Amino acid sequence: MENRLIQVRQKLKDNNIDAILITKRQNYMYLSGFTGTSAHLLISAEKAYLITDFRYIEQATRQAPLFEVVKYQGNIEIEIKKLLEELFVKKLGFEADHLTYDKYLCYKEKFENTELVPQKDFVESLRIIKSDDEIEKIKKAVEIADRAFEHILNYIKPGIKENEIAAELEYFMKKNGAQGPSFETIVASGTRSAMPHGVASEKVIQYGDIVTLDYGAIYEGYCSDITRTIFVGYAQDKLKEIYEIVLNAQLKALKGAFEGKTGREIDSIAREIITKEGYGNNFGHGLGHGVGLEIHEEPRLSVSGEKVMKNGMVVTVEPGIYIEGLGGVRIEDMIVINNDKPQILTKAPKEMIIVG
Ligand SMILES: [Mn+2]
Repeated sequence: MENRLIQVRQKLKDNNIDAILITKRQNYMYLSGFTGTSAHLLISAEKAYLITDFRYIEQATRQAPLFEVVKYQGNIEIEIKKLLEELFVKKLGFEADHLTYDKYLCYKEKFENTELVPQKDFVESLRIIKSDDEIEKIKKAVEIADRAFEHILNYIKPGIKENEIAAELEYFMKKNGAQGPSFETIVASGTRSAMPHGVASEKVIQYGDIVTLDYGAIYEGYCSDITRTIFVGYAQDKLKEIYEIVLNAQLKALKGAFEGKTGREIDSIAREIITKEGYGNNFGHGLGHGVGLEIHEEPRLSVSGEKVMKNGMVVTVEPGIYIEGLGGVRIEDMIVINNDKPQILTKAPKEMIIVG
């Protein structure tokens, strides 16, 4: 945490601002350790304040020892303004992609002696490389999701609803240490699996269905993300064929994911394989994304992924093929970028599985 504050203060200098106001939850969690749902951080070269209300004073004092906890009552702007004046802040950075327009206007009016300077990716640029401690937490989140997959294989059979499968996955993960699911659980069966983000519905699993499961756990604030596609009863030939193509593309992309490559270069490994097999138009999303305190964060592995991979980045590799009226296949692992081979965090099996 101390190191993170040092980095923030360096960025204050680099960006020519006197202080930064942090309002996005994942960012104040990352910088302060405070996990509650309401806080503002005000960080200058000398001072670090965490401003919150009555409900969180005890928790904030305990979780954020590097910050002076300031309580506000009524309007938080009054408290922030007081601190800005004490610190002689002339230029205040704010998170442009988080502060609402309404709040911006309010600040502009109330902080009349301070210039508001929009900042982009101020904390996100620090979060993009994970520390060993963060990777340990992510590993736990991945492990919980892996175990949930093993568990759910015995649960899926004809007659069960997608919603029941989603509930069972989430229940299992919570019972095994997760704070909750990292996003709305996707269970897409039969022709619904052609929808890449088909969240669980009331549809009942049929004999012969293909089922895509895409879900994850949160552990100590950190997310995991896994996708597996399985078959119930038997596998249709066409779906079997696309399963093998997706798996091959995924394995090759994993091999090519290492430090120095851009997100686009890794994406193109899988995209070329899928395109060569004639399914290029059926792979309409990016290959992967960063994962951390947020389920989707930088860097992106996609046709527009300019960022260069660095050691300690955590990303997903998740090619898919979707055919309307038939079904879809996606296989997703999480990895840590290394010099050569990535460290593959997801351990759930990837060979074709037929249940029920
Ligand atoms: Mn994903």
